[in-house]
Amino acid sequence: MSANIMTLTRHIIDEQYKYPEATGEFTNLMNDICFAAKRISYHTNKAGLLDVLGETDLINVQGEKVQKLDVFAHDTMVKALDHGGNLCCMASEEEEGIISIPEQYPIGKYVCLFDPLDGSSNIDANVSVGTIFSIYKRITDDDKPGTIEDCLQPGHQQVCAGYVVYGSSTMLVYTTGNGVHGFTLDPSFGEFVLSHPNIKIPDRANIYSVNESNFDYWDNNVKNYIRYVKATDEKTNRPLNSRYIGSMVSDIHRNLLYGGIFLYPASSKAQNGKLRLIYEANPMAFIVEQAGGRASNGHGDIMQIVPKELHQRVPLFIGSKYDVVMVEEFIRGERES
Ligand code: P6P
Repeated sequence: MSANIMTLTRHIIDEQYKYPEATGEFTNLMNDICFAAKRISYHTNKAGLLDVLGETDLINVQGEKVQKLDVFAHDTMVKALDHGGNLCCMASEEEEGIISIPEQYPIGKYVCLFDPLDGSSNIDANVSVGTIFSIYKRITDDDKPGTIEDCLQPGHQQVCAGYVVYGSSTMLVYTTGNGVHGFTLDPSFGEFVLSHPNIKIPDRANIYSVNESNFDYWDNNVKNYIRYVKATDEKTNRPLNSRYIGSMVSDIHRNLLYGGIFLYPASSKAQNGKLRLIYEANPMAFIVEQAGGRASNGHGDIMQIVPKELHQRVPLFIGSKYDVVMVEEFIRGERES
């Protein structure tokens, strides 16, 4: 094995050296997230053996049944991040309001928003799931606890975004605005090792990912786009392959590597789609656009949207730039085939 292994910790420190004013707070915060990811990975991979399968009798703020592993992942993220002195507050998809830093711990200059276990309804079927995180600098007074204002920043203000996909191996993929880098957890010595430097998404999709059972409930322009990608035309490499896991982190991770477009449109059943702006759409948008792709709500950049509430949902079209631009043309009615 080559001596110059690039671990996630080393990569983050190298990133820190690019910013002379860096204090090391961000590096410490990322190391805390890295610890949480390792712990969630262990429990996710052992779910069948530990008492963490199945549902609790709780319903979360999203109105979804709370899986035991949801609770574990949420608690692991909060306890890993609440004492390091790097955050002024945090917010979780699993909790209604913002999460304050306990009084006994120092307040930091960052905010972390996360979906602790996305796709968790798939856990009992051993389908890949993921953790998504998004980091901003606080915008309120430095010496006071963070507020909801610190959490409702537009996605283009993110200083870091990342996800962990717990699949055949555990991978952490992140960006700080200097490209997208993937690290695979080596369980033999418990380190995330650089395995996918400078990930770039293919400009054109080979795959489309959408839950087609919602077809009848979509706007006709969206229906026209799905009809387009399914039509046979060798010159334009159609039909695209349909791949949908129902676990966004896994679907977008695959599309990031192979080229693809992921769609969760608005529908007559869900006026703003299903996915959450600050916990899912914004971090994935930062990553995919840093990899050369595009993320849109169908009418404009996801990361330009100013959030109005923590659990705000947003239609999401994300992936290979050529295809996201095309679906926007369909949605504007500029093309029908
Ligand atoms: P549907 C999982 O619950 C999730 O939030 C995403 O991970 C996934 O892409 C989506 O919902 C699946 O939703 O309606 O297709 O089952």
